[in-house]
Amino acid sequence: MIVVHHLNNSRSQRILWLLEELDLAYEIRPYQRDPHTMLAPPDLRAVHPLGKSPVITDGDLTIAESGAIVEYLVGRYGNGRLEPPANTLEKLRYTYWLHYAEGSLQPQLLLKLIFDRLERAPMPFFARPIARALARKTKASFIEPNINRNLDYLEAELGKTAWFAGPDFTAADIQMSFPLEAATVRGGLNASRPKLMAFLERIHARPAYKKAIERGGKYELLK
Ligand SMILES: N[C@@H](CCC(=O)N[C@@H](CS)C(=O)NCC(=O)O)C(=O)O
Repeated sequence: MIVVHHLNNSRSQRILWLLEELDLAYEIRPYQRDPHTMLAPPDLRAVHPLGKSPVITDGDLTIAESGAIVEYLVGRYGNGRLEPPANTLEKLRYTYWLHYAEGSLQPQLLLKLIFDRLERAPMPFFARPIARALARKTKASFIEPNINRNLDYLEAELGKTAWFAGPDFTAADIQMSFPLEAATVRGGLNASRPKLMAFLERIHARPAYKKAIERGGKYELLK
């Protein structure tokens, strides 16, 4: 049986959604973030040394890193579903987006989260103006321009094909969902980028997406 070690309000939502799309049986083992630090509980480290979510176990195998989990599940159980055929342009695009989501886009949004929090963090009054100025300058000069460049690029890409890899919905769209959802709460993604917003509307309407939320519990992205 596939077991998903699922942290609330996290990337593991994507794995539940993928499993629903593939119509596979699975079990959810839930973990709750610390309400103050928002970090995962230490017992997740018993499953994998890094203690991050998602992690899945399937028989004797333990697999971490969402992209690797997606590749494993689609390769092992997909029977050709949710990925383009080998040696096609679509397959190349599929692989690119699968890596881009965690390798390029998500780190920008994590930086934004960290510097937004630094700006709001309680601290001695004499340190506050310095910390705030530092956070604002880093965001304005580096983080926000990078996020905007990425979102402009993605908006243009979705003007070329209906889904990220091509005309058909694939697991690359599932992988891209989390950073794009995060971008709506902390990256300035809004109606000014209609293709990306329409993408989010389309994925949120999918029965498997809704089922994954039902099974995984409340899903709210961190600000
Ligand atoms: N690149 C990894 C990132 C894993 C990751 O950072 N997961 C977050 C949840 S969104 C986590 O476990 N955070 C809790 C913590 O760092 O303690 C992946 O895609 O699986």
